[in-house]
Amino acid sequence: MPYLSPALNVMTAAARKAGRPLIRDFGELENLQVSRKGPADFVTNADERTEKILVEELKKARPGYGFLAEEAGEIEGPDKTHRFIIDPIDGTTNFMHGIPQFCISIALEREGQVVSAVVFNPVSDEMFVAERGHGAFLNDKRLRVAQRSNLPDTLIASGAPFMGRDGQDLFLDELRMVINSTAGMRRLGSAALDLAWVAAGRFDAFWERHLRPWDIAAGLLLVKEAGGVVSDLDGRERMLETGDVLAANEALHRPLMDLLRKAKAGHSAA
Ligand code: 2AM
Ligand code: CA
Repeated sequence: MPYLSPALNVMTAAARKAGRPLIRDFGELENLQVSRKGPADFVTNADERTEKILVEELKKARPGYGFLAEEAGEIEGPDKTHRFIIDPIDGTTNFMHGIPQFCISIALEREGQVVSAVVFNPVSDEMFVAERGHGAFLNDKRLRVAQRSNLPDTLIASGAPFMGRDGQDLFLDELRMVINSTAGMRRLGSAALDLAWVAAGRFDAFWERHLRPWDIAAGLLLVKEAGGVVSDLDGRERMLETGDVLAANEALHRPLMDLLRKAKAGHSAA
């Protein structure tokens, strides 16, 4: 059984409560796909409502804590040592297209360090949890990162810089390098779930640049507690500041970082 600290209990309960209406919305989206207006407003409403439920539930249980949430931004609380970091729907584009690869992500930070993490996919009913020092779990199952160490056998996940963002050429150079050195890559569209899937050993590794703290705060702890290694792309641990992430098992982390560096060096030289 997972180790559920009191805080983690509160976080999973909030995620389940906010997840129920989200499942109903997801069902409705099938009809909206074919309407002329499209689902954009509907998705915005679902996003805002989900965040509101999460903040309400977490506030009820931990009135003093602060928040950093995707929609509301920074909400200060009297307790300066605790902060919830929330993404109400990570994988919004998937949600909008009726693809069941999205999640609610909640991390709890204590004195600047993430200590509890929840990543919940309400459609598949997969609840990923981790508590610092107590391991990572998927529902009732203890998680371990994959143990593959031979790069050509590995399946690697990433995210592409979307429209209007810098870095697309660099990403394509990195991608070329990775697909020529591994068994394949996937781009599933939710960074929080990508990290949870690394923790679960489904992906051998994940890298992406320019993410926001709420995309990755919970997922990074999941990977660490499943025995994986996380860093930014310079090998430092400033992921929440830089938004750059590389997550893998211990054997693969270094070779993958070298590979991505090689792509970047080639890119800069070009
Ligand atoms: P989101 O679904 O909460 O927006 C995928 O590469 C990651 O980038 C996701 O975690 C996604 O989070 C984030 N992202 C932020 N803005 C995006 C956008 N306009 N298009 C696609 N992904 C976006
Ligand atoms: Ca997100």
